Amino acid sequence: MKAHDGMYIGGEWRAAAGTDLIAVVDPADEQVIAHVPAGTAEDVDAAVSAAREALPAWAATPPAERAAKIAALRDVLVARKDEIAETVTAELGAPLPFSQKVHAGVPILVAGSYAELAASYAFEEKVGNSTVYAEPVGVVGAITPWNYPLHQIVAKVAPALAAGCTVVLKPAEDTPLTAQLFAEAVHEAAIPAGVFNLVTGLGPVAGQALAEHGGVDLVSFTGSTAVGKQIGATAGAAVKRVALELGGKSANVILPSADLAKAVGVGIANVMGNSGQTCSAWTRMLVHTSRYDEAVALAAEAAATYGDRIGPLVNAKQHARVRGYIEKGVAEGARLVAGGPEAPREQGYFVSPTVFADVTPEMTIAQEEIFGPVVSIIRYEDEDDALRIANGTVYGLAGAVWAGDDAEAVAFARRMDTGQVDINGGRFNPLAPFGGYKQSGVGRELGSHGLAEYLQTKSLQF
Ligand code: TXE
Repeated sequence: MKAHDGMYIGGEWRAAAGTDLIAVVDPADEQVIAHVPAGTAEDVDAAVSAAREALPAWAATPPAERAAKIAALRDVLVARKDEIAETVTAELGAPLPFSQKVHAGVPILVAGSYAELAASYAFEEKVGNSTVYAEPVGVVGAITPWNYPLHQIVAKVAPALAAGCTVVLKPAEDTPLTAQLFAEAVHEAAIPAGVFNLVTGLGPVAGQALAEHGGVDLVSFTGSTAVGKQIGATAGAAVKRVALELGGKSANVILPSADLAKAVGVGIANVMGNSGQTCSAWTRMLVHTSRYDEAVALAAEAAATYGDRIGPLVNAKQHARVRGYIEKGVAEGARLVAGGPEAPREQGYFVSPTVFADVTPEMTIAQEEIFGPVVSIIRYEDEDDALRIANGTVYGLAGAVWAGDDAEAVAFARRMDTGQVDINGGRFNPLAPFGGYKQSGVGRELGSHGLAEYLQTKSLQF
């Protein structure tokens, strides 16, 4: 059976219980490129059973051996890097160089970091007269979105496997082909049957069945706040562990002493990469009133250079939604200085890189996650004002601070209600915990904090 025809359950590709299919569309030209099975509760049941069956042996596998398997998986991802990049480009629409560098490249770093962490983590610790064991939580139900099709999967599966958990993955319906490629990589890495299982399907059907399944001990979800709240409520009612990585409205705070051209240039690139479909994107640019006009001019110029380098949005729904937000920005009185709501091409779900000036903190475009290539530039009077604006949304996922020196930026960043801040540009660190304050979520991904999500502790007293 070819991957596209089935689900990966118990170490093999199996036909789905039902016959319904999901069409996979290339968002750059709106053509159907493949079909995958639409899984049902029955498929989820079979996958959870396989994961439960595999759990005792995998949990008892010495961490060094689990590490070796994750390292083998990483090596397969390296060997199949081009294929991964091409698949992400086909179903998400990201330009190929971005897919190669980010969509295929980052998961390799993350898988590598968990191969190392699995080997070095203190799963057993002496605390006074006690020994504390970190044990796997059990069977994980992972529900992932489409915006970083492989990264979102690896950021859950690699730490879960490192912890000794087994996994059932329900990937986003827009990007199931990358998930199938990942399952092939798991198989090639000789990870034991049932340790990782894949059920493709629709959110309200397969996703919901997985989140509600009694055989799942922990649900790790990344996606919209609305669905996250629902999953959190279901998990709470069942007293089940849950990790939620939800939306964001992150602030890019440019203090008066900053290198303005750099802060604006990197700030625009941060949002335009992946066409703005990044939960941690710095979608609000906060600029001191004394440098506001200069920043607006630089931002408009930077956005214009993105014209041909930006991919489409993932689907028709997101296309309509993002353009609707741009129209709302205009209607509420913000000033368009780049882009706009008109679709720049007849075919494909493209949106022009868009920059709004004269955005006030209470406008819809400054409060809600747009998830498109749209930057809102907001003026502030002093640092307290900047902090009030930066912290003035329901979200708290990421952010950036730019200043003449790092110490000044750090002092501001420490007052921000947000989980991750880049200081004067920052650099990606696969070991740094990533996750939200406030309604951006519960729990952390990446590094040892990400591993700890999949562990529970037992203490023995002597
Ligand atoms: O998300 P959904 P959508 C935000 C972003 C975007 C908006 C909508 O603002 O514009 O959400 O995107 C599964 N039970 N983010 O509609 O529906 C679904 O199948 C269980 C932020 O694509 O939340 C998919 O696998 N699962 C974000 C996953 O949830 C359900 C990334 C996410 O889809 C379900 C994506 C249900 N009832 C969107 N309904 C981020 N934080 O990075 C859906 N799903």
